[in-house]
Amino acid sequence: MDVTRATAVLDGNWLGSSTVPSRSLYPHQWSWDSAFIAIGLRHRAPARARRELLTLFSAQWRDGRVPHILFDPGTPADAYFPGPSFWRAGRTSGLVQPPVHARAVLAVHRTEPDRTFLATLYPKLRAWHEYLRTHRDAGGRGLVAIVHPWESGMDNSPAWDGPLARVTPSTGFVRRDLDHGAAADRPSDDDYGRYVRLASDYRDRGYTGFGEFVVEDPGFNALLADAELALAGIADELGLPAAAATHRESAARVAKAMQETLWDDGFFFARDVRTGRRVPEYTCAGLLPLLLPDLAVAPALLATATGPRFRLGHVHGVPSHDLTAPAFDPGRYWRGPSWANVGWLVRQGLLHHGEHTLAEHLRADLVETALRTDFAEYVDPLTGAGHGARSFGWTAALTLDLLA
Ligand code: 9WN
Repeated sequence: MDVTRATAVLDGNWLGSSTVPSRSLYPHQWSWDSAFIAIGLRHRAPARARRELLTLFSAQWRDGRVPHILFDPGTPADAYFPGPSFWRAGRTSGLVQPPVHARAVLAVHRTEPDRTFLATLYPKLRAWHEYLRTHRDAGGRGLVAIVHPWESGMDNSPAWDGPLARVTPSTGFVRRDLDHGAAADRPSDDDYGRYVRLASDYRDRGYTGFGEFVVEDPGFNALLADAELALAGIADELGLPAAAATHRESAARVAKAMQETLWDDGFFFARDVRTGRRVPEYTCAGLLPLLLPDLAVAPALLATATGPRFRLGHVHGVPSHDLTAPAFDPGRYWRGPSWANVGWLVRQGLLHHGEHTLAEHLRADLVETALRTDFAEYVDPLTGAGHGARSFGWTAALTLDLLA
C-alpha cells in the first residue's frame, strides 16, 4: 500500500524519459533530484532509473558540467522561471547542482547489474567530477566553489545571506514559483532579485569564472567526496583497480581539505572565498560530511547533530537550519524545514558511524512523515506539518528506498 502510493507519485511525475520533481512547481528535469529519484525508482522500475540518469547525462556540456536543469521541450516556455530563453544555453541552464550521480549510478547497477549502463556512464561521471575539480577550485585549496545559491540545492540557506548581500538585486522579472507555492514558504523577492542578477552575470561571462558569490559549501564538497568513493566502486565493478585507487585518493584529498578549511569547533561551515572567512551559520549542509566513513571528527559532529541546534531523534527529520538561531524559520524552504533528501543522506552517515538506533528512528520518521503529508517537499521539523509542493519526486523516491 505505502509502496504503491510512492510508486504512483513517480509514475505521475514521469515524462517518458525523465521525472519532474513536481508537476506544478518544477515541471522539468533537475540534476540532483534525478539522482535521488533513480535511487528510489530502481526498486520498482530499474530500466526507468537507468533512463532517468542517461537522459540527464545526454545534456552534459562539453566541458563536463552536468546542468542543473534540463528543460522539457513539451512543457510551455513560461511554466518555470528562469526558462530556456533566460539561460540561452539550448535546452539547459548553465549552473550545476551537488554531484550525487555516481552514488545513484552505483546503486542502480547493484539493484539490477547492467555493465553497458555502467560503462557508458563511468567516463561521463569522471568528466563531471573533473570539471568541478579544474574549473571550480576558486580558493586553490582543493575544494569546489559554487557560484550561485541554486548550485548548493539549498537556495535560501542562511549561510548565503552574507555573500549574497554583495549582489545588487535585479528587477523586472516575473516569479512563476508563486503561482504554485505560498510566498511564506518560498525564498523572498529580495533573494530572487539576487539569484537572477548572479545568474545573468554568469551567463554574460559565458558561464565561466567567478563573480561576487563564490562559496565553498561543506554539503557540496562532502557529496563530491562521497561521489568519488562511489566512482571507486564503479571502477572496481568494471575491473579497473588502479582507477578505483585514484578515486579513493581523490575522496581522501577532498575530505582532508574540508577538515583543514571548513571545520571549526564541532562543525563544518561554508567559506566565503571573497572574504576568506568561514560563515558562522550552522546549516544542515555541515552535517553531510557524516557520509564519509573515515571522518576523524565524526564523534564531535555527531554531538552537534544530537545537541540543541539540530536535536536529531527529537524532531521530524533533519532541520535545514540551527533551531536556536534567530534566522530559523520552520516553514520557509531551506531556513528551517526538514527535507527528505537531507534526512536520507544523514541516515546513511549515521549508519557509517555505528549510530544504528538513531538511524532507524530517522528512517521510521521520514517514512511516516512522507506518507502523512502526501510526500511533501519539506516539513516543519517541530510539528511535522507539510510545506511546499506535494507528490514531490525525491520524497516519494527516497520513501521507496527506505521501505525496501
Ligand atoms: C532552483 C527542484 C529544485 C531542487 C532544489 C530546490 C528547488 C529550484 C527552485 O527545487 O530549487 O533550482 O526553483 O526553487 O531548492 O534543491 O533541486 O526540486
